[in-house]
Amino acid sequence: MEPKILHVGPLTERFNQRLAGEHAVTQLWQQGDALTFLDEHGAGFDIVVTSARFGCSAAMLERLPNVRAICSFGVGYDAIAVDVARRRGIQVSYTPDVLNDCVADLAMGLLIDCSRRISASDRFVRAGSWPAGNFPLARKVSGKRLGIVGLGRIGKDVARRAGGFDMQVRYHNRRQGADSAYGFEPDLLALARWADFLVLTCPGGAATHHLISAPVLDALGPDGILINVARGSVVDEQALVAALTEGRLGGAGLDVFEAEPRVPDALFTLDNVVLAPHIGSGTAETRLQMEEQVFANLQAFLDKGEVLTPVV
Ligand code: 8YV
Repeated sequence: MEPKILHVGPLTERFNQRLAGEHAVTQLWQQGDALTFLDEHGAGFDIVVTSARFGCSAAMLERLPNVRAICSFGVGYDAIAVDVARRRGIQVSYTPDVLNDCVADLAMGLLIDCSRRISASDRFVRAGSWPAGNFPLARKVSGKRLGIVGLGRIGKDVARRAGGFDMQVRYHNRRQGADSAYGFEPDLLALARWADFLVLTCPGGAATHHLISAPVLDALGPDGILINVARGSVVDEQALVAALTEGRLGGAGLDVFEAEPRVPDALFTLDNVVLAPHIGSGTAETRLQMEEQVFANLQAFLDKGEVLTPVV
């Protein structure tokens, strides 16, 4: 019997069509209320295909008693009930590594933009303000202090790029990395006090929820810049908005938000903030590699019963 695949949310048209063309697929987003549909039909599915964005919740898994694998597009798996999957022996795959370059590139782009005020100066030129006077001086990037929260695969690529800018790098993780060439700072507040830039590349989820709180933002201070390419949930967004509007934080470059795609209105009027719509992995090259990795995981599970890049 051909395995039945539940496709949770749309990716590119290319991906959706290939998946539906090669397998017996039900597109969940076309079925009305998801949980109501799964109440009735959930027992018929063997495999879930999803993404970091759409995930696979515990409520969904409860209604999918026969699922044996979840193949996800993206490196983050905070939207997937991995603990439930583990208890039930469901394999979960994701797409690590292929997006490291692009997310690290974006982190550096946001950092440079916030510091040198590229987006703000673009607005200045377009508004016709230049003839009336020079753009205010910005802040230097090279040689500054970079604090990385979460020195995993993406964090290490940010650190390597920072080396090209002669930056000093220190990092905070829950545990010290065995192989790291960079200084470990067990105290997040101390790292924020030390750093000119604090870049977030840690996973989302309960363990890092609101890790970046008001005291951390105050420690980073009025000349400090926060860069978030991790998850919106890592930052207490209300505290961030307050720190930025009250001038207690120098600036922020944000690719992710707590309730994205909704962004707090207060951020729209701030010139020291650069806002991006979760584009970390969003290049044609990287997204294609991520798609290929999902198909490779799915095929490996179908052929040998084991995905290639499991969430561990
Ligand atoms: C995803 C992401 O591409 O990989 C992740 O964890 O957040 C992005 O790269 C995007 O969320 C699509 O699911």
